[in-house]
Formats: sequence, structure tokens, C-alpha cells
Amino acid sequence: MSDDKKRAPTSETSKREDLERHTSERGTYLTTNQGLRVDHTDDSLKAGERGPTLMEDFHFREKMTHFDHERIPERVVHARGSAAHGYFELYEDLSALTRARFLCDTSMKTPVFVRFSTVVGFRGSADTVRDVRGFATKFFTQEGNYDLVGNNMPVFFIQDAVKFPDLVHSIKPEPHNQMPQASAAHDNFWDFVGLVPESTATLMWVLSDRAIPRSYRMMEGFGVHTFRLVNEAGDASFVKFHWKPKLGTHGLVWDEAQKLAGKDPDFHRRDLWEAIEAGDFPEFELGLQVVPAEDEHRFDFDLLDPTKFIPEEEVPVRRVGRMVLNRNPDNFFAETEQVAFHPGHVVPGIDFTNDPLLQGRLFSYIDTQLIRLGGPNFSEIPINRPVAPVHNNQRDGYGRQTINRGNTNYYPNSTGGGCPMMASATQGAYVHLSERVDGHKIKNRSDSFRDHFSQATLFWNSLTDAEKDHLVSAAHFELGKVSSMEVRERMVNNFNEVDHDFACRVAAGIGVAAPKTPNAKNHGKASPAVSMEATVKDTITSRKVAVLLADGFAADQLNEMRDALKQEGARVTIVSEVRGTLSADDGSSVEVDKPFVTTASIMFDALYIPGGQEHIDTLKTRGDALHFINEAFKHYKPIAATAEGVDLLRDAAITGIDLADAQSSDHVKNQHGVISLWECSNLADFTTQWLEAIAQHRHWGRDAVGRVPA
Ligand code: HDE
Repeated sequence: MSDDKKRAPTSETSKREDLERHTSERGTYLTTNQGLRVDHTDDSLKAGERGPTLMEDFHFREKMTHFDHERIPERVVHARGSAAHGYFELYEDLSALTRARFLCDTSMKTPVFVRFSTVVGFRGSADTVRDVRGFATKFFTQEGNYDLVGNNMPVFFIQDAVKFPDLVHSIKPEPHNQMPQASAAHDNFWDFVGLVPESTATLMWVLSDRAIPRSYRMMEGFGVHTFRLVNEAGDASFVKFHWKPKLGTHGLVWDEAQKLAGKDPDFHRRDLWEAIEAGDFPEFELGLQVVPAEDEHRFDFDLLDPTKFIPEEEVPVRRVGRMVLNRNPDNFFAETEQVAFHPGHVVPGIDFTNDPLLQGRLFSYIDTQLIRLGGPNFSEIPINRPVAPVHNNQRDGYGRQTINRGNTNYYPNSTGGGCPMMASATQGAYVHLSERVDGHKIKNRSDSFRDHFSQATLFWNSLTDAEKDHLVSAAHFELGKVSSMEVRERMVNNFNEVDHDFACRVAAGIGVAAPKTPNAKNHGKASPAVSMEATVKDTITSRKVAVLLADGFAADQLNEMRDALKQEGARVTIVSEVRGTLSADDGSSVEVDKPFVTTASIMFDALYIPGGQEHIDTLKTRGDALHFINEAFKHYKPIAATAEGVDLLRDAAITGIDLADAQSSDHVKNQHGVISLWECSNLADFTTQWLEAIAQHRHWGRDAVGRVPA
């Protein structure tokens, strides 16, 4: 096939077809790696039945040697991750801004592979820890791979890559005892960030609910750095990349996140996998904040400073396309573990800026793959191979796959007819933006990078009261684990630069005296788009609803509610004492999906309890059922109950909520996401309010939760 044909527009399946060539089915006969059929793999070859194993047993040696070498180093950061295949399609031709073909052709579907990750924890650590999340996307474009290696927060802790090893050393488990795992809540981290005030704005994001996402499907993604888009004429503009989840941006509650880390450490991995298997394909819209070149200095911060973001109110996010993740990997190691991202994998039309963090990343990612994937041929591993053809004079090295024909492996050459030859920009070559750079060699920070607190204040001002409460509690937890008084005091002092009230509230929970006066005046500015509360809340697609049941439940109530939930795309799970079948009040039956012992309210978004006297009488005697309700209530989840089901809520510790009773008849009671109805001849109004409550996700107004033991 000619090169030009291979550079034809990609289709949704182009990468899949490429991978297909490398996939293998189970096969009928067991063989060695040499293809030899094996007759026995349960006993090694021995000298006599009770004798020693013989070196001659090549099958044993091959099998054991391979096993002994199965592990590769985990990623030094972002070790724990989960990935999915999908495609990207464009809403509008962006050729006025960029010559990247996948951003110009709306008829094309570009294959993608996305890996979500936590940053700090080891490969086997829990998903629901407080941490930044990685959001790395590999676009297999016709012009080569483009990697958008982002995070779920738009800012970063440090301004220069040279400090990255210090940052990561400080946050990883302490070197003498390897504790704590996957947590920033220890002296080293808070010592470091207290001494590096440029980290303060990012700390605000990390202390917020953004750091405990409900799902990888429900978090935003950000390219963080300012990049450049360059069009055919060579005109460049600045750009910030965003991913906007179609399901909105939702978080967990800290108590819930901690419990999940024990009960289901794979919570996010499982959620992503199951959603895709069920056909609830995660979708994200690609957003651009474009800043014309001439506006480079229009902001009160430097566009090159990665500790700053551009508020959406100042530069709106233009949604230019959508990404759909519709296929789970076939093999975790081959794909999710071996995928190698690099911010330097760009295509014509996308360029860098002089952001000193980005510049350092351009070195680090290739370097780390050399040790992690064992040499320079990692781009030949199937998941990393571009769908665009590869021709160059690079040869050899560990694990080389390509069999390069011919005698020419240098350029210029005449023996190879001059090939592979150079292309011009019009022939699709990458040409770096010609930017004039002129300066003294200095190790110094630009003055335009010196403001470390304004955006931390902006973030604080943008949160709702509930979000502020969560942030303060998070600071109490994190700094509460710090033994050094000096470190805690220093952090409170830094927070006093952000907002005096905030600093005092933090101080009050960690045994530090409240600062007497503000270090700086709060500028009062806010960016409402920063608040997670401000994001999409109009869908319940794929939300998980638990229904508590015992024998004798009201079949009509369950059926109507289950149909309504399914209609809206929610997933309903029947939870009961044990697995098996339950009988309803009308003689029909239902299968139990999960017994209490394998599940918990923390694994669901919402809870429903139908009526039926016998079933409620049984559940009232079950601590598991009462705990389920209390915990769902404590975690601000929507709870619905009909008829006698409401009595079960009364028996649980739900207080301060107006619940339905015989007097309220067919009037729906709806307070802080607890919805109840006594007389059930018509569930229409109840259902509408219940679906709306689920869409809201959490109901923070419940003052009584503090009294609920969990
Ligand atoms: Fe990374 N980062 N990073 N990072 N990063 C890695 O590369 C690094 C930064 C991000 O799912 C490593 O292949 C430096 C910002 C993601 O495979 C390593 C600096 C952002 C992933 C590395 C940063 C990221 C990584 C470890 C500061 C958001 C996981 C393994 C200069 C824009 C990719 C690897 C995946 C992984 C270096 C800062 C995102 C060591 C030096 C800022 C999503 O190369």
C-alpha cells in the first residue's frame, strides 16, 4: 500500500484493525513458546517418581522463566490506572485555528485510547483516595499519534519541572517506612508544599471534592498547560484543552471514599468497565479556550504559569467535538499497562509554549518509558503503534519488532533512492512554530510567576457553602495527620494568604492558633464554573439505585419504580439478606442481585424502599438494612420510600426530615432528597420528584447527618 493511501482519513476502527493483527485466541493445544505441543504441565520431569527435577525439562524452565520475568516497573507516578478504547469526532471544522487534520475533518472518527489514573498510589492501591486523577488520551490520527496527557484539575503544584522529583518524593510514602500508601496526609508532603507557596492554588483543588470523583466518567479533564494551535497559514493562537463529561462532574463523600477503599478498592476501575460492558458509553466533549496571540499579556497572570487556569467566565470553553469510550481493553497488561503517553507526541497544527513545566515534561516521558518498557522500541508495542505509517533510520535495540528491508539505514543516502525523504509542511510534515527566543542563560523565575495566592482565593470564593465545608474538613483530615506543629502552622499561615476565615476554620480543627489578622485582603472575585455544583445535573443515566427487599414486598410499587428508573437509564440492583428469589405480596417473584454481605450503600448513588408490611417487618429486624439506610442518608444520597417503606426510614436514624404518613395520604413529602409517599395509587408525581433528586446526586442540606453514626 502506498504511504498516501495509509495516510487516508482514520475510521473509528482503524486502530482496532491494527491491534487485531496482534491479538491471540486461547487455541486448542497448549504449546511452548516455540510452538511445540505439550503433553503434561502438572508435573515436572523428574529422575524417578520421588526424584529431583531435571534441567532437561525445557517446558518447566521456559514456563518458570517467563513467570519470573512477568513484572515490569510500575509508573513512577500514575501507577494505578484503567483504560478504554473509543473514538473522537468533531462538531465543526477548526481549520481557521489549526491544521491538525483530525480537528478539521468533521466526517472522520479518530480512534482513541484513554487511560485514567490516580497519581500517588502504587499499582495495587485503592481507587477512591484523595488525589489528582490523570486523564491521558492517545488520538490515533492519520498524521501520527497525538497525546493529550492531562489531569482532572486545571492547575499543577509547581511552576518548573526541576521541582517535580521533590514534589513526588514528598507525597509518595516516606522513604524510611513506606507509609502512608496513596495519601498526601503525612508530614513530608505538607512540609514541602508549605515551603513552596506556588502549590497553594492546586492544594485548594486537591482538598476539594474534585479529588474524590464519583467516577472516571464524571470528572472533567484539563490539558493544564497553555498549548498553541497553528493554522495552515502559520498563524498561532494559545489554547487550553478541556474535557467536559456528559454526565456532569460529581464527587464522593470522604467517609464513603475511605470505606470504598476497603470494600471495593477497584471502585473506579469496576465502574468504568461495567459501564462500557452495559453499553453506557462514557462521553466527554472536547473544549477549547482559545486566546489570540495578541492577547498573550491580557491576563493578570502569565499564560505560561501552570499553577494558573483561565476562568471560563473570562474565556468561554468552546465545545468542538466529542469522545465516546465504547470498548474495554482485551488485555490489561498489553494495553493499559504498556501504553506510553508523552506530551511531546503532537501532530502538525498543535505546538508547545515555553511553560517551564511543559518543557520539562517533554524530556521526562520518553525517558521514563525507556526504563519502564525496557528500551527505545516501546513505540512498536501494539497499543502504542500509530495507524500512520512509520519510516525512519532508527534500528535495533531490545525487543525490535520491525523487519526493515534493504541496506540503507542513514540519511542522506543515494543507495535507498534518498528515502525515506523529508516532507514539506504542505506534504504533512511537522514544522515547529518559528518563535524568536533571545535571552541570558539564567536560573530564575519570571516576576510574572510570583503571585501564588490570587487564584487560590478565587477558587475558595467560587465554592458553595457545602463545598467549602468539605474543603475545610479535608484540610482537618490531611493536616490532622501531620505530627509537626511547625508544618501545620506554616500551612495555616499560607492559607491566611488565601482567605482569613478559611485559615481560621482550618486552624480550629488542627490544634493551631487562629491567625490574628488576614495576611492579604480577599479580592472577592469568583469563577462560578469552578464549582462542581454548577455542572450538568439533568441526567440519571447509569446511576446505581439499590432497592432493599425482603419477602412480601409490594410488587406494583417495585415494578413501577423499576420501570421508571430503567426508562431513564439508571441501573437497579435488588439487595437483600441472601442471594436467591424473593416473593412479592401478589405471588410474583424477583431475583436478588446482591446480598448485604457483598455490598453496601457506598456502592450506590440512590436508595429505594417499596412498601409491603411483611417485607418491612423483616427489614426492621436487620441491622444491615438499617445501616444501609443510615449510611446513604449520611452520605447525602437520594432516598425514596413508599407506603410501609417509609416506616423503615423512621426506624433508621433519619431525623430532621418530614416523612409521609397516613395523614399525608397521597401528598409527596420531599425534603433534602428524602422523598416519601404513603398512599400509592398514583406514583407519577412521586416518580418525577424522585428522578430529579437522583439527578441532583447529593443533597447537602441535611443538618442532621452529623448525628448519624456510620
Ligand atoms: Fe506527568 N508523568 N509529569 N503530569 N503524567 C508521568 O510518565 C511528569 C504532569 C500525567 O496514563 C510519567 O509514562 C513531570 C502534569 C498523566 O500512562 C512521567 C511533570 C500533568 C500521566 C511524568 C509532570 C501530568 C503522567 C510517569 C512535571 C497534567 C499518566 C509514567 C514537569 C497536565 C499517563 C509515565 C499514563 C505520567 C512526568 C506533571 C499528567 C514520569 C516531569 C502537569 C495523566 O514521565
